[in-house]
Amino acid sequence: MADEIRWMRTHCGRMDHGGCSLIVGVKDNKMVTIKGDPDGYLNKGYICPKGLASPDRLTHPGRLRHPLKRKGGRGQGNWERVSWEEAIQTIGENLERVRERYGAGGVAFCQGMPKGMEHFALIRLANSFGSPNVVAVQDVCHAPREVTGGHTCGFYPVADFHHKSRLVVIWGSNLTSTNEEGEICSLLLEQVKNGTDLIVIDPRRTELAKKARLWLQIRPGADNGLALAFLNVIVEEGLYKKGFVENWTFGFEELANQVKAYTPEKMSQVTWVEPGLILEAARYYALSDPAAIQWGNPIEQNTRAFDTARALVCLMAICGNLDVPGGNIQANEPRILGLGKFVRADLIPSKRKDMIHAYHKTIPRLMTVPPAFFRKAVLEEFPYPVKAAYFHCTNPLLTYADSRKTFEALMKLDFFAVSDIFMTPTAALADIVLPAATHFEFNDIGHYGLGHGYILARPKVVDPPGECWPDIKILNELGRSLTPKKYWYEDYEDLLEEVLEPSGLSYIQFAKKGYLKGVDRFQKHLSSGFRTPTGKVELCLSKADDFDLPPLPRFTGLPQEDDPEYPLVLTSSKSPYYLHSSYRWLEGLRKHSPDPVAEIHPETAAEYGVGEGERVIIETKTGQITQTARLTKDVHPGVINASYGWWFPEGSPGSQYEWERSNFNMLTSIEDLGKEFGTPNLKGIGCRIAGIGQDR
Ligand SMILES: Nc1nc2c(c(=O)[nH]1)N[C@H]1C(S)=C(S)[C@@H](COP(=O)(O)OP(=O)(O)OC[C@H]3O[C@@H](n4cnc5c(=O)[nH]c(N)nc54)[C@H](O)[C@@H]3O)O[C@H]1N2
Ligand SMILES: Nc1nc2c(c(=O)[nH]1)N[C@H]1C(S)=C(S)[C@@H](COP(=O)(O)OP(=O)(O)OC[C@H]3O[C@@H](n4cnc5c(=O)[nH]c(N)nc54)[C@H](O)[C@@H]3O)O[C@H]1N2
Ligand code: SF4
Ligand SMILES: [Mo]
Repeated sequence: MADEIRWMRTHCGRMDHGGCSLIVGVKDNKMVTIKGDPDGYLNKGYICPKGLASPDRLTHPGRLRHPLKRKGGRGQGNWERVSWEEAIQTIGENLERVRERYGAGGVAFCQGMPKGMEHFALIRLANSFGSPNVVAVQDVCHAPREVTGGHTCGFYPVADFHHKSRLVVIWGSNLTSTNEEGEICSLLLEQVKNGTDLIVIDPRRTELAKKARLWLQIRPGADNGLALAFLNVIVEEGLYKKGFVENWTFGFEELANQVKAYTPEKMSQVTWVEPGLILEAARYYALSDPAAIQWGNPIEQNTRAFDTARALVCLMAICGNLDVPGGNIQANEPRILGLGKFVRADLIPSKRKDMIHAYHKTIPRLMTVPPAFFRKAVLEEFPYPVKAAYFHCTNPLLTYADSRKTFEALMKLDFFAVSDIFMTPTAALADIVLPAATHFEFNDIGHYGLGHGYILARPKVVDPPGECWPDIKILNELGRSLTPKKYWYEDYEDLLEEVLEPSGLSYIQFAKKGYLKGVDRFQKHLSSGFRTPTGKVELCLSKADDFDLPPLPRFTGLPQEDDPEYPLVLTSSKSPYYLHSSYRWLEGLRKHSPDPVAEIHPETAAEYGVGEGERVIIETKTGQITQTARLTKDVHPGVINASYGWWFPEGSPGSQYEWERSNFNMLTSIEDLGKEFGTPNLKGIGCRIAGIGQDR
């Protein structure tokens, strides 16, 4: 009966980092209806297919419901059910054993894409345990943009979709599918409807490319070269904002000299974009006031991440688009507890010196261990051995570059535990598997610590099934058993109250409000300068020598030079129906996207004798996988756009669900890494079509 339905408002989390406000109908502890909230701050009524699939995600029969302990050999797929008490005790004993023998740094705490407060509670656990090693995927996700922004202009410049832009440059970002971190596409589409122009830089003709004034069909991996060519045009033609450059930048002359060499003609050869089109796009960006650059993963998913991000922040700066409404802004946080305090950074003062990547001389302020260096520590014991790990919210066998290396590292660990909501290829190799409660099943705070200037309430809507626990509760209990109890609470929800305390709100009051936002303030440099050593935007880095960084953005060649053996360029883009490697097990999503698909231009397909729907074998220097060919003129003839994150939940845990067959990261390598962030090449890799595979 309709009157039995209880209506609640919460924010979406876990399915990407969007944050749509949702209205949910609940009956008998089940979500029976879900829809976008027309008053949503970010989404204005929008909800995507993943959001709509949320109820089935919670009630799926395959969900983990009880803690499990491995029986028999690692990865054989045999488990016994254990109590929470035994699970926590087993993890505690093993981590303690490693800490005694190898030091706390011998234990790594590993996080995937941050999903909510669990990310920060995990850092707090690592800090209070004494380990400097929090491993995260940030090397290929946000850290290059964020940390480079910090060094160049003192903040992470995010596109401001809450104020009108004259132009938005969508630079390697697929917002209609990915609704990237706070940049829910509905806000952008509203602007486009009201006359905002788009320039799209993408090797594929995306939905947004179809709406764009200009589409630059770039060679994957060549963004570094294109960004420098934009700078060349704008500097040579004097199109930059002279007042801002004079008063608020450091090293303009040096930058101007540096970019002289990167002419559109020259960069056209590496980027595959016509010189005339580069000129037109660069001029249009410089002359549009204000203009935002919405930058995405391709900026940072290759070894040139630092130089690319540097060039783009310089571009925003000299065109006067930093921290202006409708440009790329420094968002102001609401009055809540700062990150450093919440994670108890004070407990581990020597972290910067001791963390694994410090020995690889990465960029200052990168605080999480790049996965490539984590595996080196496990496999080669450099700079010191890592013997145990705790993983949550991550499936590294699919998501770290070079899956074979990940497999070897997982097999070599003395002990590891995984918390997940579903059995995955990674969890199938663990010693202990913990059943996590997930979004809608506990009170959480969204967008904390992400630099977008607001936090979102995600109040609990239903009880979790079986014995599932929220990750923050698991971490609170692990903290209480492994570290001094005073750093934790009787009731894990007090962790949320601690974050909100400075706002004067309790969690319940916050949930009623829905979100908390910092006040809009722009051009803060006018009163306090930029937070850099010179107080200005550092086009040339004043501390480059101290930090062992190149002072100016450079082009040092493509991330991978052309190789006639591998004449096609491989890249990937995220599916609108899945989150990385997650949710292939949901029928409602799988029906939209049943197989891993590789997009190939019809001419290229004809050349290799590949037909629509055939299983094509894609090969790189590192490995081979099979995906289903989809012929489309939306990709460049020289490019294959393959699917990423595929495994087969319908398969068997004893073979880890065929994690090798179609997994994009079987094709990626960690031999070449960007120095600053330890980033591997995930986009722009030489490949070839090695034949047609067998039907399954
Ligand atoms: N080749 C290639 N590799 C990439 C990328 C790429 O574009 N190409 N993208 C990179 C990027 S941007 C990122 S962020 C990473 C993502 O890397 P991961 O975060 O490792 O990716 P997911 O596949 O989303 O893994 C998340 C896991 O968390 C589980 N999960 C969901 N909700 C919960 C919860 O509430 N609690 C717990 N404990 N578990 C939960 C899911 O079931 C899933 O198994 O991958 C990176 N890797
Ligand atoms: N549905 C869904 N949404 C997600 C996620 C998901 O897995 N699924 N993941 C979330 C996460 S953790 C992140 S970090 C964001 C990432 O969101 P995005 O940054 O949008 O990530 P991608 O889809 O990897 O890449 C964006 C676009 O770059 C294009 N591209 C590929 N190679 C290149 C290149 O070399 N240069 C340029 N300029 N373009 C290139 C692709 O064709 C694609 O259209 O999305 C978040 N949202
Ligand atoms: S776009 Fe993201 S936040 Fe919005 S409903 Fe979809 S998954 Fe949830
Ligand atoms: Mo990401």
